[in-house]
Amino acid sequence: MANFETVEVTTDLLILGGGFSACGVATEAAYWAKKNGLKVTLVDKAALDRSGAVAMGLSAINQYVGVRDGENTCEDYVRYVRQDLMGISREDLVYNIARHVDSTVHLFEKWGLKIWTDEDGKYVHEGRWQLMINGESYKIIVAEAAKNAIADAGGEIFERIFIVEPLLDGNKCVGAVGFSTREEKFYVFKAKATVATMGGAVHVFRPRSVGEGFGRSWYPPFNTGSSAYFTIRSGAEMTCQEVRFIPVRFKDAYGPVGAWFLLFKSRAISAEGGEYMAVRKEELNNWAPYGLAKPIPANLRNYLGMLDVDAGLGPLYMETAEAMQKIADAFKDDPKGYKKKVKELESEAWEDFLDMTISQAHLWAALNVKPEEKHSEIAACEPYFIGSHSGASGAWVSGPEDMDTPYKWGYANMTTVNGLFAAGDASGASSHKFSSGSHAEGRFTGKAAIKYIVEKGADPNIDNAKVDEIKAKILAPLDRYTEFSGFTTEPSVNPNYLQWRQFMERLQKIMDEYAGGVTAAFKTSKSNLERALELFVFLKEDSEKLAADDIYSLERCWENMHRVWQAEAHIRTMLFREETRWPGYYFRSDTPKMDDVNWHCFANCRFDPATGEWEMSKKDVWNIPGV
Ligand code: SFD
Ligand code: AMP
Repeated sequence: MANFETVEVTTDLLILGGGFSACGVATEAAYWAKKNGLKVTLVDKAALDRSGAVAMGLSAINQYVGVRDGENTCEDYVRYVRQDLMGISREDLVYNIARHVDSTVHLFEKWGLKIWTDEDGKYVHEGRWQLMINGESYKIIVAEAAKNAIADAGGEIFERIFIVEPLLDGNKCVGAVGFSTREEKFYVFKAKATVATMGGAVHVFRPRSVGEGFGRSWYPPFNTGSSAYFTIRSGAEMTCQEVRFIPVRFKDAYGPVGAWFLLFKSRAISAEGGEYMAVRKEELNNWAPYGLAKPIPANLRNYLGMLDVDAGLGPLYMETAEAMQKIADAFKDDPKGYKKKVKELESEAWEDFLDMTISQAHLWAALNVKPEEKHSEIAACEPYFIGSHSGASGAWVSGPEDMDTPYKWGYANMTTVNGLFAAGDASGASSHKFSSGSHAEGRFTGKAAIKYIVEKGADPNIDNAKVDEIKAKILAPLDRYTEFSGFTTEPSVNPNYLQWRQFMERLQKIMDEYAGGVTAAFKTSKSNLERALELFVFLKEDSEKLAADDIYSLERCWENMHRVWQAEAHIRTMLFREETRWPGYYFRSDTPKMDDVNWHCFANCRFDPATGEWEMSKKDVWNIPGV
């Protein structure tokens, strides 16, 4: 076996991931841990300052309720999420996040984040719930607070450690194992409670950007389904695994559209000039009541555009020049003011990209795009798993302790596995939390996890023989390469093994063609999904033949194994839900309509680690009374 030193770390609370929700967990848990003499340990596969979805920064805070200014109530937010997710959301979780999110935003501001303000000192809104920020350093600011909190409580941070597997003691999570992405070291983290916050998943489906463009995607290429893998393999019940997210973005560099639609009030049109949201309005009747209420759900907005593309009316365009002109027109009678406004709009248009998707600014420059002169192409991206945005996939977690919710079996945000908590993209059915809500959810999850440790935490019971077995399994691709690579002169062609990229492309081909990817125009059916599962048997069989020539490739091998499990949960749940509820995310051609009688419910799944079997179940949707 590859000669990796084993490093053991014993802690009370283990935080897996270093993104927005992890930083929230760390900030809050460290405070309560210090009071109780407990240790907090955080492990990130990357460097905390620039890891996760917010690595490059963001141009807006997408969840701010504004309770202190009487702008909205938490109940308003619950209604908004219910509407956007076509009726399927865990309202207890959404409410819990909504009532904590404003204070998180105020903390961000205190820590140094620049939130735009107007002449009266009020926050500048992009839309009803969104605030404009100078967000290039957003992640660094939030990470700094987390680091300070952990240091103050005497905790530890491990960077560049890739977490692979959970450690289990029956239906209890007692830690995790992983390896350094820089040194030959295998890590065993033993913990009384663990929080999974390793983000969502990209490149499960074949991306639009392939070949030389591979790596470009809307979702960050470094989040690869580790939260889903970790919770599924722990035996946790999962929810909304069918609810993938497809954003519409500026084509090929994936620049954000929110500021254009909401702040600039721009229209999107087909190549023939029709505004699909107006031309295809009638289609919304088929998706009542959600299609007929405002705001129109993100998936339905996508769907109307996709219908134009299906009808051969593409490409689609964002009418940037028209929108900028309309805003500037208000200053027509004041030539100096007009000139100033035009300059301001131009700089806002570019800054929107420079804050978070720099490559879109490069692409505009390369294609000679001047947004004030010419419209710009937009398109639906490939599907992603991101439960914190407009998707909903994640673990099924316990509701807040002080709310009378039917979904409660212990501590807030604990999964159905004892001692295993989830937040951010890792927790399901609580969409539209975004960066701020993920941090807020992290905060109360951290507090609940410490409470669990104080009340129930026992020393982790670790089976050392099992750890040795897992270590051998994790390092096996390195051994396989050493054993067989001499057999051929070209390392990528070998009858004894396959490499991560070949494996990943096979996974993506199956997902793309059978599970409703770009090539299949986001359509699938029972027969296609069943065929995908047949091919998965072979794919998983061949995963035992993965080979890696260095630590980097070993990480890629395991990232792709994580994707496979996210993919399988997705296929099984789309197969289980015999209706089409989120056209624009996916369309089941054999069950093309929404069926509220049978499917106004959560579709949950669980992998049983003891038997290796998957169980599917329906769970009722509960609405907060009076909301
Ligand atoms: O509008 C392992 N989001 C936006 N939110 C906003 O508030 N405003 C915006 O402007 C947003 N935009 C946006 C957003 C997301 C993306 C992808 C884009 C644009 C392109 C949403 C937020 O970013 C999102 O809700 C939060 O970041 C979610 O937080 P969290 O904690 O669930 O995930 P993370 O921040 O990505 O962090 C994941 C961490 O896990 C680590 N990790 N560590 C160890 N072992 C492993 N195996 C691991 N796998 C992953 C990562 O390194 C990272 O630290 S807008 O344009 O849509
Ligand atoms: P996006 O850049 O598409 O991620 O959008 C940022 C925020 O604006 C998210 O909260 C979206 O749900 C919201 N949003 C984007 N476009 C629209 C739209 N056309 N109507 C309503 N909300 C939108």
